[in-house]
Amino acid sequence: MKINPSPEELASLFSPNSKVVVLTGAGVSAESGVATFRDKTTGLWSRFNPKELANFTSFLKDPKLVWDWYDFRKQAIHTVQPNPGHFALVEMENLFSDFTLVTQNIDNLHQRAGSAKIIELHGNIERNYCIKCGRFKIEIEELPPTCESCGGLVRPDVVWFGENLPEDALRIAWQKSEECTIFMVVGTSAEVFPAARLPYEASKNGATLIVINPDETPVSVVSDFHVFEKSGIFLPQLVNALKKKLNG
Ligand code: BV8
Ligand code: ZN
Repeated sequence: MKINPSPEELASLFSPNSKVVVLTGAGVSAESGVATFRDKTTGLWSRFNPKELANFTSFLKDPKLVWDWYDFRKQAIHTVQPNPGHFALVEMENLFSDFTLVTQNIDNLHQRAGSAKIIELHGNIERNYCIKCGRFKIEIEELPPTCESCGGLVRPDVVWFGENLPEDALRIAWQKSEECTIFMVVGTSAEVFPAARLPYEASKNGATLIVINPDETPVSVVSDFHVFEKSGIFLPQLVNALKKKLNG
C-alpha cells in the first residue's frame, strides 16, 4: 500500500470511462462540525453509547429518549453546512459517466451539497415513518410523534443496529462495488457491516482501492493507497488534479 500519494498521482489512475464508487462515513461530515460516531458523544448524550440508542429495542422501551437524541442530532445538523469535501464529491460525480456515491451517513449533507447519484445505506435523518402502517410523516410536532392516519408510533427512517439495510440500496451498492475499477473509502472506520464489506468486494474484483482518512482503518490491508488527510482538504485537491488530467 502506498502512503500519501499526491493528488496528481491518484488522478493519473482515472480515465473518463473509469467506473468509480465512493463509500463515505461520518468522517466526511466532521469538517462541517458534525460529531462522528467514534467521537466522544458530547454533552448530555455523553452517558449514552450511540449503539445503545440506535436500536429498535431501545426505541420501543423509551421512544421519547431515542427521539430526543435524533432531534438533538437533527437540530445540530440544521446549524451546519456541507464542507468542501461534500462539494468535491458533487464535482467528481460530474466528471465520470459511471460514478456512484454510497453513504452510510444519515445527515443529508451529501444531498444538501447537490450529490444526485447517491445510495443511502443507513437511511436519512430527515425522513420518518409509522411503524404500524408505514406511512411517512412530514411534520414532526411532538416527540415521540404519532401517525395521523393510524395513531401508530413514528420512527426515524434510519437503519438501526440489528436491522437489515434497505434491500435495493444494498443490492445496487454491492453490484456497483463488484463492477467498479476504482473504489474510494472516505471518512469511515469501516467497522459497521455489511457496508464495510463493499471495499473488500471491490478489491476482490480487481478495483484500485484508495482510502482517505487521517487514521488507520481495517480496510488498509487490501487498499492500494492511503491518504492520511482530511477529506475536506484532500478531495478538492484530487478533483482539481482530475479536472486538469481529464479536461486536458
Ligand atoms: C445488519 C444509522 C443484518 C443510525 C447506523 C449482532 C447483532 C446484530 C447485528 C450485528 C451484531 N454484531 C455485528 C452486527 C452487525 C452490525 C455491525 O456491523 N456492528 C458493528 C458495531 C460490528 N451491523 C448491523 O447491525 C447492520 N444490520 O447487520 O443486519 C442482521 C440483522 C439481524 C441480526 C444480525 C444481522 C446495521 C448497521 C447500521 C447501523 N446504523 N447508522 C444512526 O446513525 O443513528 S451505523 C452508524 O455507525 C453510522 O451510520 C455509521 O455507518 C457507523 C459509524 O461508522 P462511520 O461512519 O465510519 O463513523 P465512525 O465515527 O465510526 O468513523 C469515522 C471515521 O472518519 C474514522 O475512521 C475517522 O478517523 C475518520 N475521520 C474523522 N475526521 C475525518 C475523517 N476522515 C476524513 N476526513 C476527516 N475530516
Ligand atoms: Zn400509521
